[in-house]
Amino acid sequence: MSFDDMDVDSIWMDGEFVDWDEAEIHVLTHGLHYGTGVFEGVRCYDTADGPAIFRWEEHLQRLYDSAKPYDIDIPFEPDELTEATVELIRREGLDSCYIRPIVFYGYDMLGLHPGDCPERVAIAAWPWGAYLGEDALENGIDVMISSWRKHASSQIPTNSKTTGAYVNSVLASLEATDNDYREALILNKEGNVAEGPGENLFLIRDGEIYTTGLSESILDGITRRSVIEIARDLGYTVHDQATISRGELYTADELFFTGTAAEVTPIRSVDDTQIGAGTKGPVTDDIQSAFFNIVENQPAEYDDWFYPVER
Ligand code: PPE
Repeated sequence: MSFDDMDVDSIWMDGEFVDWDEAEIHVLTHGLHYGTGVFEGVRCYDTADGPAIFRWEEHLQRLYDSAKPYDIDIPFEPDELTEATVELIRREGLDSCYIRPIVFYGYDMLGLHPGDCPERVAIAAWPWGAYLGEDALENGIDVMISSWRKHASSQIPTNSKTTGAYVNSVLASLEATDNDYREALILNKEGNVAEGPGENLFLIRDGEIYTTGLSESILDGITRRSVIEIARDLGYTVHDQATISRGELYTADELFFTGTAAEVTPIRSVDDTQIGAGTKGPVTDDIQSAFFNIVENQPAEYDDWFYPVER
């Protein structure tokens, strides 16, 4: 996906809409040098009831929470960011799209303490299809265990979606791609499963579902939370604070990734070891179908997961 062939004209920046090409910052921006920023990734779906943002309140809450450890004081109220986002989607005529809010320390001085650097805020939106490809959603992906370990929350808070922290994900991604795998899976400092570079992990064994707990150095994924709820609604037993050892991966019946971008993506092999039948498993299929049914149809039971974008 390149921005080159994208038909979106504006970005909301610090309180106003600016031309896409003019949404620029100074090279001495604090956030650029030290990664002192926080961001979100959100999807707006073209549901049967019109465009609606999936779990907007939760994403917004996580943005404000992410900012806390860095003393980033977001200079807009949640309502203002909501209004800006809805207006952006409307004025660009988008129906389904990916939304990227970001807040970072801007330009004033360098030096690690952010001092008087102003908090800058931007929200962009653009069409973004299947993150790992349509084929990935149907047939699953091949992943490798990264040789890079996930930082512990005592090093960089992993429940904060911090821009700088993503170098860990970038390293793992580069390594996986260089070795011809579609995606990486990253272990935590203890050597147990943490998560993918941009996804949470779910494991299925004997009909029950396991996902790594919040103290395993993961992002508290909103798709993860949604899938836990969907699975329970479907009648599955879900262990949502699991510790998953590396060894358990290879003998799992099924594995899948969740994420805003990745949605529900089956994993068909780990380190060239086939998982289950080497394709999308039945439990994964059940949950994936329920997930897509919800985001496509916005059924009444899940109505409060959507923020409507009135035309
Ligand atoms: N872990 C990490 C490290 C992560 O970045 C994401 C989202 C998740 C788990 C899943 O969280 P959630 O989206 O709330 O279910 N990754 C975002 C960034 C992807 C990117 O390439 O950029 C996303 O999916 O939007």
